[in-house]
Order: sequence, then C-alpha cells, then structure tokens
Amino acid sequence: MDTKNKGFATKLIHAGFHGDHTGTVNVPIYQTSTFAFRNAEHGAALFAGKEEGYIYTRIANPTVKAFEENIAELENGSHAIATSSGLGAVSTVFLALLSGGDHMISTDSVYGPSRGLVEKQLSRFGVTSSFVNTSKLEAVKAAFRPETKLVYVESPSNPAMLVTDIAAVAELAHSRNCLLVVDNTFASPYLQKPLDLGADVVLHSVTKFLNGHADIVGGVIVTKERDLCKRIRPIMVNFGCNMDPHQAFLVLRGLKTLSIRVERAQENAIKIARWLETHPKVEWVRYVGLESHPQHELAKKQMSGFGSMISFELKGGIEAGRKVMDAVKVATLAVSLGGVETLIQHPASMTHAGMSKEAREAAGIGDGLVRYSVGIEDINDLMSDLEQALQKA
Ligand code: LCS
Repeated sequence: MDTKNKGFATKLIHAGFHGDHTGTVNVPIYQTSTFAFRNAEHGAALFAGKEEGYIYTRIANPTVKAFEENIAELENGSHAIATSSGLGAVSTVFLALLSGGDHMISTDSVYGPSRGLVEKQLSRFGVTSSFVNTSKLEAVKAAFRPETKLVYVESPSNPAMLVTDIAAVAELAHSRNCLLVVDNTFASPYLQKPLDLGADVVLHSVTKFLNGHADIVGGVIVTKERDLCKRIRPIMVNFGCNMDPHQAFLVLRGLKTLSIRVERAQENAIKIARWLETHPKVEWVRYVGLESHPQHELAKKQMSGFGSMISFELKGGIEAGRKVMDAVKVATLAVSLGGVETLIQHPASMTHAGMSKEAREAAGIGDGLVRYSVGIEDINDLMSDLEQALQKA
C-alpha cells in the first residue's frame, strides 16, 4: 500500500514494508549477517554502488530497512538510519556533523550521558560546547560563535521538561549556517514533528516510546534531506553501531500501537499531574500539559498532545524522594521511560549522576526531583500507589 497520503495510525502499521513473494503480513526477521552475491560481477556492482542490494548486515538489512522507511515517513523525513541505541544515534550524528575546532550549542538539561558524550569525549577531539537553557532564545543567540556548527535541542528535555521553540531555534541556527538536530524521544512523532518545524535532523532513543515495551535498546536518526543522510550513514557503518534485525522486528511491532499507547498514557498523566499539583507533600510539578508549566503555551503550539512524562519536587528533598521510591508497588523503580509500564526514578542519583551538582542545579535538576514515566495501567491503581508512597515521604 502507498501510505504517503494516509493518516498517522495507518502509517504506523503499514509504512515501510510492501510484502514479499510469500504473502507474509509482518516483516520477517532476516536473521543473517551476510548476503550471497549471484556472481563476482554482482558483488562488485553492489560494492561500487552501481546496483541496489544487500551486502552485510552492519551496512544494511531488510528488516532494519523496513523500520527505517517506516520512521522516515512518520517523521516526515526523507531517510532514516537505525542505530544500536539512542546514544549510538546521538554519537553518530555528532561524529558526522562536527570536527575538531567546531563548537556546538545544546539544551542544558539533556539526558545526562548525551551531555557527557560532548563534554567528556568529543572535547578530547577539540569540539567545544555551550550548554544553555534553550527555552530562552536570548541564551541561544548569545551562545553562537563563529565556529558554531550545530544546535542540539531536546524538547521536552529529560528530566527538567523544558520546552524549546523549535521553529525559532531553527531560524536562528540557519541564519548562522548551523544545523539543528532535535532529540524527539520525549514527544515521539505522534505528538511532535521537528522536521516540519524546521529542524534538519531528528533522533530518538527507540528504547522509549517508539518501541514502548521495555524489551530492547535502540536508536534512530531521521534526516530531512537525502544529502544529510549520505553524510551520516557512513559514520554509523564505520563505527559499527547498527541496529540488528531482531531489534528492528520488535520496534516494528511496538510501533503499531504508538498512537493508542501515547493517548492512553497521556490521559493517565494529566490526571496524575493535576492531582500531584494539589498534593501537600509535593513542592511543584513539571508536566507540559499543566497551565503552570512555564512553556505550556509553546507546547500547545508545537505539540499535538502533552505526553506522559512528569517531574515533581518533593517537599522533603532527597530523603523524601528515597522513601517514595522505596514505597511504590505498582510503579517500578527503574531508569528508562516511555513504556507501557509506569517507571519512577531519581535523576540526581541515577540518570544525571554523571553531571556536577552545579550543572544539575543550573539545568533545573534538584536533589529532590522525582521523574515519573506514566504507563497505561489503570489510573486508580497508579494513583492509590503513589498516594500510599507519598504518605511515607
Ligand atoms: N535521548 C534521550 C532523551 C534519552 O532519554 C535517552 C535515554 C537517550 C537519548 C539515550 O538512549 P539509549 O541509548 O538509552 O537508548 N534515557 C534514559 C533515561 O532517562 N533513563 O534510562 C535511559
């Protein structure tokens, strides 16, 4: 079926795979490392790029390709590159688009290891960086240098839930000959399409909403233009961080229900966020669907829904946080997010422990901050679970 002009839910299920000679309904797992050439001439033609086909799974694989074509359509992009993990997607993009002497600007409250990659690893190769509050356009403007090549935005950000004006930052970046890369993990293409807003590249930790079932780690990069894909794909191949066919099969299965999972989880999330906002043990709540969120109006403009990630600060600080995390029974105390199961974690001691306390605080990640990824369990079970846990705080 040609899905180009079909709706999002139809694309989720049908885009990227057009069947084969067996009549299979689902994408088969092409569990092979290598592909036979018909003869020497065929092998040489494939290597020379004169003929299309498969050579070796690190370079390309039909199951992985089906996922790449599906997500490229979902994000309204031209091409996609699947990777072994979300961080594999982040590092592939940076290694492709930055060289020694270049400078990049990033949202300060990005996923901790994405920041660590830049500050601890890329810095060894002469890449410099400025981590700023990208929800403030003035801060982005002030961070540009003559050698800036890339702006990297996570919106909403993990875990401060900052929302950045993607269209405005795209304009700023392009006016200075820079590319804009957006990590769309927290929103998913169901709620936000950064390429439509002006970004050049969008990436995901597929581990989260796209797969949705907490059973694989994966990543993906989608480019607006074919030329950018041509710059980025060889880096994935050279550094060997390809997605494997079994991962791709599971993502394709998870993706089919993305829209209904996100709908149900955000229905739960708004109820929980509103209730937490009135709770005596809670200092404040950051959920982009709440009127109290500083960028709520912007989120309404650039997203078609508010998702299911909530951060909240407990009145009792870190000790209260520990007690709540030890007391929950329906939510699971674990990192990661975006799955059908509700997860709770403490960024300061877990996902963002690699950042200095000063950098964490500047990025709005206090010691008492709790991150709650709302799943699709029964709302009454989630709320009574959180209530009994909060009583122990
Ligand atoms: N980008 C964002 C926004 C993320 O939240 C994560 C992982 C990554 C990239 C990296 O993806 P991965 O390699 O893990 O697939 N975030 C995690 C988190 O908040 N808890 O555990 C992992």
